[in-house]
Amino acid sequence: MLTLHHLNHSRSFRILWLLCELNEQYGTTYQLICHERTKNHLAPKEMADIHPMGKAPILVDSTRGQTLVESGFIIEYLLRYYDKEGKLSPTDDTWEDFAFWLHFSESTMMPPLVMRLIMDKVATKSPIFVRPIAKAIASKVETLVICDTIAQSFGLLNEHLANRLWIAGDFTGADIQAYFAVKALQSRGGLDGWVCLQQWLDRCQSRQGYQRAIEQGGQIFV
Ligand SMILES: N[C@@H](CCC(=O)N[C@@H](CS)C(=O)NCC(=O)O)C(=O)O
Repeated sequence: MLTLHHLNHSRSFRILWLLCELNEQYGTTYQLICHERTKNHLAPKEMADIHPMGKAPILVDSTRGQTLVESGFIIEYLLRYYDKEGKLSPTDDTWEDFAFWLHFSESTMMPPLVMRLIMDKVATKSPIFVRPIAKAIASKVETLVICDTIAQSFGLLNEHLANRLWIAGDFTGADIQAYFAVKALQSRGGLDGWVCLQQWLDRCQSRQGYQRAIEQGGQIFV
């Protein structure tokens, strides 16, 4: 039995989407437990009772006695043990693209987005008498670090998708992993000029598995 602990507006959408795709392909069943973010936008304490990291996603596989965290790892795990006919997995020829984008999405594309979120919070929520200084620091970090990293990394994926429909051959878990980062940037109005990314997002969103994941887990970003 697979149980996904899902947190609203979070990376656990990736795993829900993959479970929906596996369900379509093989009838794989799963239980979905939805947790709500606290008023500080954090995961609720009960998630730390399931895994010490206390963050989403958490997948419990009771058949294999595993409690898993880290979305890229969970995607690889589900493909290895549950994608029996390799319908959502890379082939030997596309494995490099698959592995590269699976890792790159979380280790290079996500960090500047998270940093931007934190800097925005620092600038708007710091005590009023230091707020102008906080805003100036946030703006410096934005121009010195965040903007360039976003332009380089998302630009690279845009270029990669210029002559392909999906990231690694046919649709795979790498598309699911990267989708979250690209959607996060788009939800803040940042995809201007990246036509291939926009078209790929549309292709992802037209999949039935994606639509069922949205029905079950709610919109990814508000
Ligand atoms: N690299 C981890 C990141 C896990 C993570 O930070 N999850 C966020 C959701 S997007 C979370 O649970 N945040 C709530 C918190 O930190 O309390 C992954 O890809 O699974």
